[in-house]
Amino acid sequence: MAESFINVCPRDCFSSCRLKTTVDKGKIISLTGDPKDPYTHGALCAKGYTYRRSQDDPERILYPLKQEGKGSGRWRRLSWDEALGEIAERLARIKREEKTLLSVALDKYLGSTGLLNGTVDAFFRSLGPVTTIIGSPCEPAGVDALLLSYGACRKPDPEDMAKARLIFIWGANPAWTASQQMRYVYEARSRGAVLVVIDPQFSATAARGDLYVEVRPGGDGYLALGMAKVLWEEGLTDEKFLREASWGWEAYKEYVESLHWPDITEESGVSEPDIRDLARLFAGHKPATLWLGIGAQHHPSAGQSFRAIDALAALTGNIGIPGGNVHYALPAAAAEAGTFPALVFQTEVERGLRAEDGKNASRCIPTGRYRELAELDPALRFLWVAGRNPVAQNPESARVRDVLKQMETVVVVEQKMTATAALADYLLPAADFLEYEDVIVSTWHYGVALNQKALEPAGESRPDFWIVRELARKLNALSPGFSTFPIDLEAEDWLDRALKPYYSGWGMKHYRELAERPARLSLPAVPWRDRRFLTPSGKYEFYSQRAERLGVSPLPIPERRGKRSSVYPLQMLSVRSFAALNSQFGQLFHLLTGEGPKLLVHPDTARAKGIEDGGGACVYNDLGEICLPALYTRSVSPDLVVTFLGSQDGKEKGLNVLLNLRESDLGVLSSGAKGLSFQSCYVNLVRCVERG
Ligand SMILES: Nc1nc2c(c(=O)[nH]1)N[C@H]1C(S)=C(S)[C@@H](COP(=O)(O)OP(=O)(O)OC[C@H]3O[C@@H](n4cnc5c(=O)[nH]c(N)nc54)[C@H](O)[C@@H]3O)O[C@H]1N2
Ligand SMILES: Nc1nc2c(c(=O)[nH]1)N[C@H]1C(S)=C(S)[C@@H](COP(=O)(O)OP(=O)(O)OC[C@H]3O[C@@H](n4cnc5c(=O)[nH]c(N)nc54)[C@H](O)[C@@H]3O)O[C@H]1N2
Ligand SMILES: [Mo]
Repeated sequence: MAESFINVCPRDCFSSCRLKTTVDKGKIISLTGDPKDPYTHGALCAKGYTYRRSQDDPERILYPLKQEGKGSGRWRRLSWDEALGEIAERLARIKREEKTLLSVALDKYLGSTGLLNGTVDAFFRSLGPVTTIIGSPCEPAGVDALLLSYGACRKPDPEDMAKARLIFIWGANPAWTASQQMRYVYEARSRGAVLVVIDPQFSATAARGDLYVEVRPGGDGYLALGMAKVLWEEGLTDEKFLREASWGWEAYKEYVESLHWPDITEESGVSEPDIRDLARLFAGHKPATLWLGIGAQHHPSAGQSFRAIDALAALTGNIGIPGGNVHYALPAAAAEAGTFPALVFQTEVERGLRAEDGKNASRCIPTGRYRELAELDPALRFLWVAGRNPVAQNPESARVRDVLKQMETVVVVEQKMTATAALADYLLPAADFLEYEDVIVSTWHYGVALNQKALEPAGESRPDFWIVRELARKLNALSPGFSTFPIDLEAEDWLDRALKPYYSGWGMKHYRELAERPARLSLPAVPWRDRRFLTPSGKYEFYSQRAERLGVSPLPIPERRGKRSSVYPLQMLSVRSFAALNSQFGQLFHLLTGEGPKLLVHPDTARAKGIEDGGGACVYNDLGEICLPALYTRSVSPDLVVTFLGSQDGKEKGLNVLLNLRESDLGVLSSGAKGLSFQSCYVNLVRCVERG
């Protein structure tokens, strides 16, 4: 008989959509959005609907595999017992030879956002000091910006956006990246709210707005400074908020008054009259809300720019009121709602760690700096990659490949043969979310939802949790006490311990009741109503001494853009497509559009290079080249080209081969490492002809 299950899409995305899956005789017969999902109301994206066919996915890795010679493609099937036994032997040998496990590293991210994912970090901590790749490739510069100004990361409920009279979507493209949120944007608009979209390219969201502002990439900070100048000049600031609830506004005022319009327009690419109109519009529609885009924050001075944009909310008193505030995806905010479950996993393990292990601290390498992995002392010999595709998604792809090739042992836990998995010594098949129970917490709406096991794992694939626990068993069999990972705990025990502190607030006795009643972390729908901030001054800080200690100006002053090179005069933005999730869902774009991803280029730029519409464009710089078909469009300016994340050319080269390592100004405060400036990519074009 057919049975229905509640599932949750665990991908690294805003919406964490609840799904309803019906299974008959082990096969999915229906999969839809859950109409009872209080945030999505049952709306899914194109990627979500592909899960219906996930059981037939020929790309799934079904068995543990060992590669004879990295990158050779000569894979041999192993049993789990053999694979984990060999991996355990290698770890034991390293410890014997090095007397430490600092030569062992973990690179893990959000392949699945399920809570059980935290057990992988816990397992590595259970080994004592190891090397960990810290930070986040995603949002940390923006998080630090908010931490400096408010002292803590808080955001309104996303539904609160429907109450705004003005919405500024500042460098995000939710029509593609958070389509469920558009419901609340449209709701506000149907009540007369104005939607302004600020983006260097005319995005799908811009096409749905009332006003589009074309900003220079990375020029947002200056646009915000210009708006602040007008707000003060024309008496449009909220003096009560400034005097009572803010710190350092006088110094900020003095600074923006001293700015010259030619500099502001040069940096932002927006004219003075347009900036004046924008400032008046912003001040004239209260409550106004700002959505800070993650994409817009992949620039060198993004932290300071985000402080300047955020300051507009403070200048107009839009903080702490319904329909106002600033929206940004904030994983850190969940910590405020109680014990953050991931931490429970870690402390649980640490209790078991021997005292002497604690003396020798783990070694931390900031995310993105893969090249450093080859230069460490003691040298790195073993790398475990899970829920991550660094060859495709990190800067300096070619270097990442080199590092993987040189490493004595690379273990990749994956579902697919990715560019990273292709360089593994051991490729271990990860189960997909429909195949095991987990709990997912959204970093956008903070919904907490149960994901039930609907299917048996494909082939011999297993959840990451099972894999690390079995490895802990093997290690302890080889050498008792090698790992302090609690091998007797089942996944259910971990989830129960992690979520127990929340049960009374949710009126529950066990997390499985979430199947009937999804919960939310208990955070205020509108933050900062009391206007008491958690900064050193207790006020909203325009002037931040903590910022100064982090090596940036205490005022939100972004660096000016440097001179463009004449050799690489075009900036390449990499944006997200509706049909992919970072490097995942590779075939979907083709399925939906009948063709592969293209290079968006202004017709004048393309013609000057003799590149035809639909013809081959080779994008190159000192680091490498990729060849993509050109798409003529006036949605980008002549000095920009745009392509989609995950795009590969016919030779399977991904766009990140063109990316240098460039860090943002901030990120250390929240994540331990600076954010990455993925949009600092400068290239040139030449026509290329594929030989038939
Ligand atoms: N469909 C889909 N959804 C996703 C993802 C996906 O890959 N595909 N990925 C998920 C993840 S991990 C993330 S982080 C989020 C990202 O979500 P978004 O931030 O919405 O996505 P991006 O496409 O990276 O960037 C959004 C916009 O920023 C613009 N932009 C680039 N530089 C600047 C700038 O200097 N100033 C301004 N104002 N705008 C700029 C780009 O042109 C783009 O239109 O999406 C999540 N959701
Ligand atoms: N050029 C450029 N590069 C960028 C960005 C950009 O804007 N431009 N954006 C950056 C951002 S915001 C982000 S968040 C990063 C994302 O970088 P990554 O997190 O490395 O990218 P994903 O493609 O999401 O890779 C996740 C992998 O996890 C696998 N996976 C899925 N489920 C599971 C599971 O349950 N277990 C295991 N072990 N694996 C699983 C998937 O198959 C996939 O290969 O990319 C960054 N890179
Ligand atoms: Mo991200």
